[in-house]
Amino acid sequence: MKSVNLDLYRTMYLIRKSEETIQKYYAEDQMKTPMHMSMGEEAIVSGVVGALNLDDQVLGTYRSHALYLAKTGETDLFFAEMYGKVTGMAQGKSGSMHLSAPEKGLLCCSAIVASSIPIAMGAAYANKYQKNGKRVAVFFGDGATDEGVFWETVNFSCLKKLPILFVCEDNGFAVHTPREHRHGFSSLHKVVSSFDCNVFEEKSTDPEVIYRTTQKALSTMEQNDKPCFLRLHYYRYLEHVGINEDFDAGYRPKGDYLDWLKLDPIRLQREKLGTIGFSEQQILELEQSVDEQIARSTEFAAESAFADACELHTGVFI
Ligand SMILES: Cc1ncc(C[n+]2csc(CCOP(=O)(O)OP(=O)(O)O)c2C)c(N)n1
Ligand SMILES: [Mg+2]
Repeated sequence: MKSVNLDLYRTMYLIRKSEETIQKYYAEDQMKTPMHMSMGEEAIVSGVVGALNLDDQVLGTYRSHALYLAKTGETDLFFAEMYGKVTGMAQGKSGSMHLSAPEKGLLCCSAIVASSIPIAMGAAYANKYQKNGKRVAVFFGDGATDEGVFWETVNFSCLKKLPILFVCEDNGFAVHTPREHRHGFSSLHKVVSSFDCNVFEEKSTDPEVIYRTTQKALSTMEQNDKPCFLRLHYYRYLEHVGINEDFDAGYRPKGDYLDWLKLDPIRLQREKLGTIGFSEQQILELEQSVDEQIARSTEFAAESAFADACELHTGVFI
């Protein structure tokens, strides 16, 4: 288990440092893409992706820096994409909101709320049909459960007993609107439980807890042949879109943030590594290697060229 903890920390540190790097350079206005930051959410993606096999497939939303980094571990294509450069993951045409790495199992991300959920079901249906053993995990926010397509997809997936994990990253808000102003039911957990699926809920910033819950979900799914719904709570540290805090906007008190900050996933996991026997030197070496990777990638991104203007309409729907 020790090496799993180190791997989980590495992934979370990579995500946090990559986003802090975006924060550091965003004001230079070289990164033109809107940013929906993952800060506060790192334990969820690290734990779930850590428990999946490398060839399992994932899909996400416009808030998927964490998902991309956890699934691929790479930062060259990531930062070049943020800078809109031809060396980017989609030659600079997708920006932050449509990340993908199909060869590494990240099938797609989309800015349209809930739109990747039915696509994930299609992938799960194909995997079942082909009997290739792959599982699909689709990540979405609590706001996506306000969309009809979420419920249609859960229904059809349960009917067809598809190997799919519905991972709801629940921060309690759709932009600025809290769940109490959106839901005509008190417990999402209970409503989803009325479908023929396995339901799990965690409110933890410990990636090992998320990792173990996901392992349990995957083994339960294998045993009873039913999809899983994971409702995983976290607190979004920054504004809905952008790199700043927004506690002066009046829709949530800063006190909530300060309470969650006491449980910050990166800090707690670092402390945990110390208590389970990793030396400060080992942790520092890991952090330094990630810092160097990110520094190399941002330099590569800044120095890369933009795509040629004649490429403007290649590979996009027009
Ligand atoms: C179909 C659709 N409706 C509305 C929007 C505008 N919109 C963008 S993000 C968002 C809120 C989504 O909240 P949630 O799913 O909880 O994700 P979070 O931003 O909290 O991660 C909305 C309504 C959209 N992008 N797509
Ligand atoms: Mg939300």
